[in-house]
Amino acid sequence: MTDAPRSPGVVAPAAAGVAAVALGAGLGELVSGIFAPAASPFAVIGGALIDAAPSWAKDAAIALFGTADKVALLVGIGIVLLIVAGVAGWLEARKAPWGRVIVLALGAVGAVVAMTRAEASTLSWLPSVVAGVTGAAALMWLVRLVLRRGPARATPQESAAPGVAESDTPDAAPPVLSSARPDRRSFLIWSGVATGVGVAAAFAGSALRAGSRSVTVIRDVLTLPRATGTAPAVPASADFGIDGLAPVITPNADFYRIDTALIAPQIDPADWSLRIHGDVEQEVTLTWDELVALPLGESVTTLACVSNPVGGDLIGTAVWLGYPIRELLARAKPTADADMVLSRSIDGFTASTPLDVLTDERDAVLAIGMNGQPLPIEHGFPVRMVVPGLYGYVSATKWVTELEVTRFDKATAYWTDRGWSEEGPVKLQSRIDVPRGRQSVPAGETVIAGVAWQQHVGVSGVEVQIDEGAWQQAELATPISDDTWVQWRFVWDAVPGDHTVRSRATSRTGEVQTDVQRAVVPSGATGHHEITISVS
Ligand SMILES: Nc1nc2c(c(=O)[nH]1)N[C@H]1C(S)=C(S)[C@@H](COP(=O)(O)O)O[C@H]1N2
Ligand SMILES: [Mo]
Repeated sequence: MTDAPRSPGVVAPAAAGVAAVALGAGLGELVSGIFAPAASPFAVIGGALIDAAPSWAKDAAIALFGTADKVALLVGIGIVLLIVAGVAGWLEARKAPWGRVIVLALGAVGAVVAMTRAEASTLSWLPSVVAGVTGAAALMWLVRLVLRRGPARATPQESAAPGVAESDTPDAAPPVLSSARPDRRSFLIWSGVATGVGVAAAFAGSALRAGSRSVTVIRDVLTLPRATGTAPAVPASADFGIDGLAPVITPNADFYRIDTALIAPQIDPADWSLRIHGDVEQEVTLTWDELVALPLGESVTTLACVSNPVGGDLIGTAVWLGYPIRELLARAKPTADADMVLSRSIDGFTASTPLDVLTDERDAVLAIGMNGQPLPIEHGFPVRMVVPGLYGYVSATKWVTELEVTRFDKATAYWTDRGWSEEGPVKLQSRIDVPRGRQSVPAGETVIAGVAWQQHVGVSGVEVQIDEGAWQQAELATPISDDTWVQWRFVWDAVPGDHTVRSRATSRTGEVQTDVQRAVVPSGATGHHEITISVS
């Protein structure tokens, strides 16, 4: 056994693999930062996984992809990559060149995926190819050092230090300097250098992408045109100003964010245009300059996500500055048989919206402003859609660049392809914000308060039920319009003990919010929000 082909062990080759892949991945990020910001190897693989995931996993949560999910996804990709890197190192030491082949293949997969993404540009393949080639070269070099430093066959002099015997390949051995173990030292040094350079390059790459993101700067210095016409004022009585109750207008920084984009698309307004095409008599193209020259209006609309569970907070209200989509469609003149508009984002996301919803009198807008600011980049800068009455997945396309007039029986959209309902009208809902569930409150007068909504239908009342008691009318704040949520409050003379509190809304058409509990898939959750309070 001692004279059998020497085993390089597992740890050193695996470490060589990790160091080599760290170098390659880091250089890939750097190259992406310089040449192809949307084609970070991590981001393209992550983006492809996001698009692929929902069809395998029929889990509702997957539809969310909020910020936390994205971090989890990137960490997950990093861990898988480290494992593959270790395996590649081990393989390279045993069955060269198969370790290198794996690393090159990873790069090739990244390049192919990058070129097939909607955001692909001519150089999108470059970061992944650089990552693969430099990673493979580094792997070859580091594993050579591992093998040269010798096996776990100790010479008598070195028996106290197994695994560091002299090399038996004198032709390749570097000159012996002061140390008796030069190859081990150079392996450690070079793998440290590779890892360090890789990490530094990754940081430099993401700094290039983020820090000097010119679109951030462009947005910061942009001044929105003034709204023409009278903005629908938000009456002071629309907000009770209760601590812990969602404010009637949601600050941009607190507005929920849901999308499939790992890196929010960076669009310079000067490069933006909207193309209206498909079943139209007249194709229309609109540039940013043309859009801001139009008479823009303000509208207050509540946006909700179909993935919002009962009691959840994937909902918010903003004052949007925009231009009616109906006016643009009127220019394009949809043909008589068209019944749907497939809006498309620059990153390939699509939403299918009924044509009649976009052409009736409601405030369905191409929005450029959100609460007095240009749209935040994560909320669709420079232009998105906002449509009162429909969930976001069928209407609220961010970074929108295309409206294709078509038919529901001719085309499908991103989430409808993944099992979500074609129609996405918002369901009647109410939520209890204060007290927080499981909070303990002192006995006596207690304010229970929350919000209720059914956009474009409107809410006419909210009732509260304590334990199994009768439903009692809550007080509504002044609704801004039928397109927004409305605050409600109820003063309760709380008696000691544990109590269950439920709320239900009534719509302006007389519908009473159902207590039937339905999951968010395929068309939005139903049921009563219920909290438990202990009164002392
Ligand atoms: N380009 C793009 N637009 C999109 C999405 C997306 O994934 N990509 N998600 C939609 C969904 S599901 C919702 S609920 C809203 C959320 O908008 P917000 O992030 O501004 O709150 O955006 C919609 N527009
Ligand atoms: Mo959504």
